[in-house]
Amino acid sequence: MITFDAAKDIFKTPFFDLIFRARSVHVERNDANVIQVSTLFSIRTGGCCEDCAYCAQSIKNGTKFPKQIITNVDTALEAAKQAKKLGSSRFCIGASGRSPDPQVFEIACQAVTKVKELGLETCLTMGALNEEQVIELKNRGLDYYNHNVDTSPEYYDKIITTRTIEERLQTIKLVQKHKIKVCTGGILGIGETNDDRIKMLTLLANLDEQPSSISINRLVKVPGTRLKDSPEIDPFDFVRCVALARILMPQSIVRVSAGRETMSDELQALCFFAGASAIFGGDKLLTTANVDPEADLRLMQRLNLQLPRIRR
Ligand code: SAM
Ligand code: DTB
Ligand code: SF4
Repeated sequence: MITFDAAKDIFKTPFFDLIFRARSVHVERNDANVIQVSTLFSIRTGGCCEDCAYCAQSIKNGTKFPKQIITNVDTALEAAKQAKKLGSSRFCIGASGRSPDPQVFEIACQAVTKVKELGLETCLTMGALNEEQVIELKNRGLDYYNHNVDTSPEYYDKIITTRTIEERLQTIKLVQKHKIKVCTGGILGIGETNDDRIKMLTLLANLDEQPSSISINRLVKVPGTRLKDSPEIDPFDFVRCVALARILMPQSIVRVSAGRETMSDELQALCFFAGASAIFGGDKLLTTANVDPEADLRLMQRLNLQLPRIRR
């Protein structure tokens, strides 16, 4: 159990000492020059009744993103084949909404079966699940479920009022109970303080079982949302969060998720040095643009970083 004070002491150490410590943990525990790539694909986009202040897909934000459902599972399969060609080893299917309705749940289940046949790992992110749904996904062979806590418990209701962080933790615990790997994390740059960031990472590190995968998003400022003019997070504080995640959760995958499109190569390189071990590839996230895959490839080459071996 790590206390907030102990985590804050780590966070506050001089920057170079902090990233050196994180690097040492990373080199000792992981293959530190390997970057895993996942690709996102949205099967239900927009039309969400939750009020997450950052999100392009909420009907409560001024984004007017039309609701769209992909009903043909082969569309997802084609995207997964393309993702594999570009070096992704995991395909992550997202659905907007508080929780999946039966139609979306069925499409997601079919997609998991087909994508696994390509030899890719599978991940789903579609909001809160009940135990029956978790058991069904386990039976389908789902590898990961992504469900973010997004920020600290103290700051949560400044960002989302239609659900609580406790409900999010319940789904995470259900997923872990049935031995599906958890991917969880949050967003930085939504007006939270460094203390909130440290609290969020401490909460994740103190879960009964540490998450297999940590997702660190930098806010993508979506026009129309209340957070569209949020001040940028200090890039060094972003790196500090990556380093703290690596130190507190030595063996978890730490992904620099949304927000890379507006990061310099140098900032991304610092994140990789400080223990980030994964990114999202492909030119699109869920609704917003991602980095050009060719630019990612070039950066990986310039830094001599490698992709993990894909299971065939
Ligand atoms: N509807 C499901 C849910 O809320 O869990 C799954 C999809 S939701 C888009 C997944 C996560 O993406 C959110 O929890 C949030 O952390 C991240 N996200 C959404 N919009 C973002 C944005 N504009 N910038 C950065 N991250 C964002
Ligand atoms: C996560 O933590 N980040 C991804 C994934 N999990 C689902 C989503 C990022 C979304 C970025 C905004 C958009 O494209 O709408
Ligand atoms: Fe809906 Fe998920 Fe976006 Fe929140 S983050 S508005 S639940 S799609």
